Amino acid sequence: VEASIPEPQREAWLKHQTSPFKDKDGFEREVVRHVETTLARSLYNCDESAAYAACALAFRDRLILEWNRTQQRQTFADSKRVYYLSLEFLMGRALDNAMLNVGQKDLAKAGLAELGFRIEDVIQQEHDAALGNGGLGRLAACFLDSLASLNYPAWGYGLRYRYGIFKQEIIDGYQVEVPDYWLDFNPWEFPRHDVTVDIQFYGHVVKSTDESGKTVCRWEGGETVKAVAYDVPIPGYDTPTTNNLRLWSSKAASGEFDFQKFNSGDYESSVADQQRAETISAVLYPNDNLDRGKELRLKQQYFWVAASLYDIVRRFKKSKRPWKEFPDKVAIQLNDTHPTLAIVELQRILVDLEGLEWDEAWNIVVNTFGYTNHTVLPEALEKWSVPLIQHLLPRHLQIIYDVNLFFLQSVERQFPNNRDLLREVSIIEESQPKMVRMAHLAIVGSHKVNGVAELHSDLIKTTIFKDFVEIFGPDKFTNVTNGITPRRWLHQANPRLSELIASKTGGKGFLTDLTLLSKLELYVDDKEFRKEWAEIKYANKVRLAKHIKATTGVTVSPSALFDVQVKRIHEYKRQQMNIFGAIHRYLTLKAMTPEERQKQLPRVSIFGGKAAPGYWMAKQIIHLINNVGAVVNNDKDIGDLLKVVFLEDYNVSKAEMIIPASDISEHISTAGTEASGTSNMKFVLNGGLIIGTCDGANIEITREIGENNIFLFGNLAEDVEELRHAHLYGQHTIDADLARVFDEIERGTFGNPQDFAGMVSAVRDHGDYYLVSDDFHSYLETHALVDEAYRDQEQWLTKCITSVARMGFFSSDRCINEYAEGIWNIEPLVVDRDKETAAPK
Ligand code: KOT
Repeated sequence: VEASIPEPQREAWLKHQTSPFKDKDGFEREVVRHVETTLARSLYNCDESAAYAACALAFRDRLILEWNRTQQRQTFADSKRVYYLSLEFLMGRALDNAMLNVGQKDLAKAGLAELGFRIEDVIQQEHDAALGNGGLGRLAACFLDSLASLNYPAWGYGLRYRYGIFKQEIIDGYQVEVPDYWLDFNPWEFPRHDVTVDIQFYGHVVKSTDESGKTVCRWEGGETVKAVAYDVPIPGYDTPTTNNLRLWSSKAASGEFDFQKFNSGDYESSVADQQRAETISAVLYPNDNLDRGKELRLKQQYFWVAASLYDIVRRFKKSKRPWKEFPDKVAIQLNDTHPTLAIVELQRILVDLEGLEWDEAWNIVVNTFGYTNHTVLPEALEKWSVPLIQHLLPRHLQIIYDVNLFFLQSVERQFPNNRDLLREVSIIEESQPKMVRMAHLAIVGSHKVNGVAELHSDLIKTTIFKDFVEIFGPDKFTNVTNGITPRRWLHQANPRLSELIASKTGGKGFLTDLTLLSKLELYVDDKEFRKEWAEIKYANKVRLAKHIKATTGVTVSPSALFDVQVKRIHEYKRQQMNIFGAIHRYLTLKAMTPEERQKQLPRVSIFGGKAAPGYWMAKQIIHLINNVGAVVNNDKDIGDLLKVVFLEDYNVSKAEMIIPASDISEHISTAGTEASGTSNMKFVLNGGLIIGTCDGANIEITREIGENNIFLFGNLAEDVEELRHAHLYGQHTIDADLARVFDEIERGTFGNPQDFAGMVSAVRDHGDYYLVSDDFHSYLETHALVDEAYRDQEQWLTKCITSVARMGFFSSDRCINEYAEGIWNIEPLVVDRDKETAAPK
């Protein structure tokens, strides 16, 4: 298909080529044009939401021009590309990010002001793109920012959910879920109705022999659903690169079948088919760190994986290269096991459709894929039932069985007569029904497997995947500690701090080389600098206090210590321990004389986070937090000394406001359960300290910033097994302070004790799997140390500044460079933007 304009006509194109706006005037012209034409409104009918729409469209146009050039450049350079396959991309808002990344926020601010708008208000109009649950999806979003900012030729592939993560309302202290219909107006996506792929489901496999006597398999019958591409431009920060995030949307495959039904009067069922097809990309599964094994989820996975691979293979085939060069041009990263079927699908394409020999194909597959593991929690490790895969993807099941057979044969050769080993590492679990272990398939089908923080990478090598280390050797397993993009999480979320840092580190260079933050250590004793730093933190706290007042009605003092825990609600993250701690603090304050109370340090306990709709215990935790708040916040004895607030609907844009306002944040998972955590990095980068367990990236943060600058507590990962054992065999007596807290809950101080019986008994009577009782004492002691440290404001400030200065390691740029070098073998594509010709020769 030749779609390019012939040489003689290209001149006309070049003459009229669109160029992005260059100055404030040009920007204003674009805004007005969009208001008057695209939106069909006028200066008499332009509210903040119309101003947002027009401003977003103006920047979108700009991005798409850059996007076009980037794609051309990457195609002509014939660069190796990386494809990041993730079921979640938690992007948040795009406008502020786009303005900052192309370096035109000041211009837009001035332009909007001339047109009668405040840029802050305009930015707030945007609906978050919330196609993710939490850390895993947000990591994918940070990675896209770094990939573009570092000029790597990279695409993201995901699903275009009609409904992202639900909106959370708190009604009478309970979480209520409201659908997040976000596509009403989305200027950031480009529908590509010409880029579609037909995806097959169900059906059967037909075996035959070809002329040469070789057995060939064909997957036939079943039903087809159409995948339509929607492209989202991803601008790099201060680079010529604008990469692509391609999201697939499902649609009924139009064809004779529908028409036949329609014409024969079966209107209802033809509409039902339509709806069934659209269901595939309708909704994001709202579970974080949990696999529920639902058929529709498997359909989502295959739909997205098959469409993406078709796209990737189509692009490769245009180059007319031999198949063995596929891994030289394509790297595919699996964000957890959710896209593992891609391994099977590529093998199917190569063997069934392209006629390669099994071994040659498998070599290509293994060299193409890398797999990132994000969790060791057993309930999150994906398994699919064999009968379900047999039904939905019959040919894929055969391939999985063959992959497993060849794998187990090689294990048998390497470790003869070890049936236990074969059973342990088999891709198929011999249960009733049999299950496909997706992590095993991902390991066998990839050339590299990585964890996301040092402790986590060590744990997977010594526990869940230890047999695979024996089989493949240690080099297949590696660590890439997570990172965050300083553009969004410092420059965008905390513009004043970013500016102050720029003024001391020699400009904005730290935003692309975060290790330059180290220069701040020279100023830790600089009076003026310290004063400004403290003022910025205070201003950020004032802003959060206003938000708290407006959304919860609770008045909090910005001079109190702001203690924040915002993340998905999960027993392993132990928000229950935090609220038990707050109750303990309340009881302690109540027991004091007024004189004693006067000496106490005022504190605000701030919580936020969503519970999966089916996670009963997590919902109970939210309920208790709200009920404790209702009592404590209205207790005249307590006043400002303790406030407990739950912030509704925690999401990316709320995080951008909350994180810069924190004094201390809590990262208190049971040791060995939080693979990395990434908000810990965001809080420290914004000049907050953290209290945490020796878990995930907390350990590396401690190593970087120094143990005097972090409040660590609790048991270590290596002790967890023994402690759990002690609980089960009645060798544990519950912590006395915690028992006191439970008594108070059971007296009904915080509402009907029945409502919290599950939470209490999980700790007291049912084995305390997350070791709340074991860590409680150490947790309280450490909070006492936090109070003491905060009293010395000067020393506290020194800790904050020193910590920020030492956070350079945690940029997602460092992280992406490690993937690029150690796993993908790709290089940046840098060009001189000015020398580049507008169109290819
Ligand atoms: C697992 C299954 C479904 C949905 C999400 C998950 C998941 C999320 N597994 N791990 N995560 C988190 O990933 C983050 C990014 O690596 C980590 O920082 C965090 O510790 C994981 O819990």
